[in-house]
Amino acid sequence: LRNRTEARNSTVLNIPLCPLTPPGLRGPVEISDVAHTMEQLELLFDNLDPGGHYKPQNCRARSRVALIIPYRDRASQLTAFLYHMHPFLQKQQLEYGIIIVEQAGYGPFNRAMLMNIGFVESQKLHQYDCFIFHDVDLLPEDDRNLYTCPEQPRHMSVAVSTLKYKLPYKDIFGGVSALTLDQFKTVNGFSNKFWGWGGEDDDMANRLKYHDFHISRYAANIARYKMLPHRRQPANPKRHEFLYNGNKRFNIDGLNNLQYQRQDLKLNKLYTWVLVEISESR
Ligand code: UD2
Ligand code: MN
Repeated sequence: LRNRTEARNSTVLNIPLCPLTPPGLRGPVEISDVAHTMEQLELLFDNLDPGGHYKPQNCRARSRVALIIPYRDRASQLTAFLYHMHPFLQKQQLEYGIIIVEQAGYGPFNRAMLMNIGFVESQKLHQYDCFIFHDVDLLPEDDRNLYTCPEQPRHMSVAVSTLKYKLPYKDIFGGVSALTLDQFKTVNGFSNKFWGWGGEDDDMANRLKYHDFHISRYAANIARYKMLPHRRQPANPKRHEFLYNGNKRFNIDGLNNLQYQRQDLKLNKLYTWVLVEISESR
């Protein structure tokens, strides 16, 4: 006699693990410039669970990946992102969810804090073991760029179109990055103190170094991204100062002092949407 959970677990276990290397990968992938409305996309992708969650049908995924997207006021980029990413991730045979964390209001944007919030909120929904923090305007150009979490934190956006497809400096960790659950907890997440453009990714690189992690990367011919065009946000004048003395705060500024008000959460067809209000804590 088995109870319902045991029965379900055994059916899950009967499916074979997905192959180590997904079979359908081709290399370079096309980036479409056709614009779609959200309604069109919802008709196009009818194989998703509520909240934009996906599991391969015929094999058991090796990783459960939460894609966390900091977001505000980039509607056309969001549809382009969803149109590109769902097929891309499904070809990689991942179990994944796409979590859009939107900052309410008009104050300075805090990318890092939104990603901390995405980390916390995503775990209330599924048992993710890998977290990929992803700018909404970056589209991967090669499907061998696996959206998984290796032994060491991975910086994924190595070669970005607007940066001449070259790594601008060695410790850059912005754009797209992948950390395991344990790695992210170990470094206490991102700093919450970076309001406006810049610095938050470098602070994370410093946190990783402080905890003896090192940044891993795919080769530049694989880790290629197209950045969709946008205006520049105003840079944070305090970014250098906060970066310089950041190590004083690694243990007190991050996941363990994160405060926010969740105003809404919707399991939309193509993504989970979390609307939050955040403010500078004194
Ligand atoms: C670079 C980094 C980015 C981040 C930023 C500094 C790369 C490739 N990208 O991006 O990861 O470190 O510098 O903070 O290294 N966003 C919105 N609405 C806004 C503003 C930002 O949704 O009004 C989100 C969106 O996901 C966007 C991301 O934040 O892609 C980064 O902002 P950006 O694209 O304006 O900054 P960028 O391209 O200089
Ligand atoms: Mn950008």
